[in-house]
Amino acid sequence: MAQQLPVTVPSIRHWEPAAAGTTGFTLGPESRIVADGEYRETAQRLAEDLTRAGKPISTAENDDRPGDIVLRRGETGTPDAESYRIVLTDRLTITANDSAGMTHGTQTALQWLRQSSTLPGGTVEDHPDYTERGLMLDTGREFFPVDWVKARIRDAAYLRMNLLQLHLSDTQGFRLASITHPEITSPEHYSAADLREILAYARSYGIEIVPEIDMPSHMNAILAEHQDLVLRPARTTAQDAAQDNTIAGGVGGKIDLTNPAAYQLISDILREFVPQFPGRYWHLGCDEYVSDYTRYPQLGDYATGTFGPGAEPGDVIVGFANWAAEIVESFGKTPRVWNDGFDHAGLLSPKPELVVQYWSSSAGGLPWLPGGRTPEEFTRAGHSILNAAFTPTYFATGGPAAALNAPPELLWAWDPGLFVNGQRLPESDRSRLRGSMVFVWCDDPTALTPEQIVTPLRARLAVMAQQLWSGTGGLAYPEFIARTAAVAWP
Ligand code: TNX
Repeated sequence: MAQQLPVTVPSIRHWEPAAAGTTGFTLGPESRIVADGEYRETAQRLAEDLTRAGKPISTAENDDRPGDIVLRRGETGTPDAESYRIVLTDRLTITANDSAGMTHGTQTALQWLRQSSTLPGGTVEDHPDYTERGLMLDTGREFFPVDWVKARIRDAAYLRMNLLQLHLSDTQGFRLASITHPEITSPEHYSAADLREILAYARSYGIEIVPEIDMPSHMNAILAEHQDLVLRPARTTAQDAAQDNTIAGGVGGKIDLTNPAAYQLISDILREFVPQFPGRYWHLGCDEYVSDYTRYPQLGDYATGTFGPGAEPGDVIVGFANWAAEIVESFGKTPRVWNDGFDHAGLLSPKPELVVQYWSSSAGGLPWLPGGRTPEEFTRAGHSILNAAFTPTYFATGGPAAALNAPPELLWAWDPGLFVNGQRLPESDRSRLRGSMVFVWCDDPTALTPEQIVTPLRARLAVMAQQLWSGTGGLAYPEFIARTAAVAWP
């Protein structure tokens, strides 16, 4: 019987076996990875990955021979930069027209070769459905060591994902080393050298970092040494106190956007850190600022004073987002935001260039309820959107939200077009949907150690990767589990 191609996660899109009787590929002790300049780093990573998997291999720059893995620029059958083609003959030849596609091709080969050193002859052509497939880590609340982050970069790359959002600031910590404001940096943080290491490693695996410094809420760590900039409520009844969202940093986590010094501090932070990241994006946060504006009448006064009569208190955060977006754009980056900051606007509209990560449909209530702007309202206004549906994409490692974590089975039953409120985009706007991520939130940073997070995270990442690459295709979840077991984890 003809040899079967080993499984991969996510599954490959197209496989054309060679004519019966054709010999396939065998990885042997003499095999090398042959790549020239452009793909040399990708080849190096594959060599490390195979070596880690117990199949040590060296790299070479030219003169490929039977048994070699060959990486070269070339046709893939589609113009998608993430596409790749693998031809299995006496060589394993991966072609791509971009390093993104080449990385995916090498990771597919890695998954096969970890299962079998012999592969049948044939051709694979592959590319993803969605352009954004990723993982977010809340390292603001729970600090994740550099080696752990690098292992998660490998996990994401292994699943042919391409984004890692680093939520770098929240209640418990500010994780970057600030030179302009050293007082905001937490004891546990990424030094400039750590950051360079993470960025270089991510880049070499085709993973783009989306940095996020959450503002103007969730800013406790930044505001600890800037108490004069904390937004103070005019009223705190016992009921208000009970409703204060401590996960969002409570009262102490909001910066006072009526104070010009707040904009100065934020401008300093953005101008210091935005240029340190090579990716295309910067995430401004903008979640969970104020939902009950009656407690903060100063925001209404500021709104009418700044934007004119008819402005709503909720315009303050919209004005903030547009202002901050211009700083980000001045560095050539595209700003991203969480959606809920825009639920109470009156006169102002968020700049359509803002990429919206849509996690909650309510305006301050439970995420599944209506009340806020719908996904369609954002896409109609020209935004592109990422589906960050609270269920099932959130994985809270602890705290009350952990009780709401969807099991991976539910993530399997979902699909990336389905938003948190049960809506989908109209056909005309579907191309504005970029994709999704698995979001790791550490509301209670003591609940799980980084090591304890790995297994439940990987289960969800595998499902998310399949959802976004080519869909579940009617496969039953237990069969998918068998596939993930077969590819295991390096
Ligand atoms: C909402 S999503 C948050 C996070 C929490 C998460 C889980 C978002 C932008 N804000 O701060 O960690 O829910 O409780």
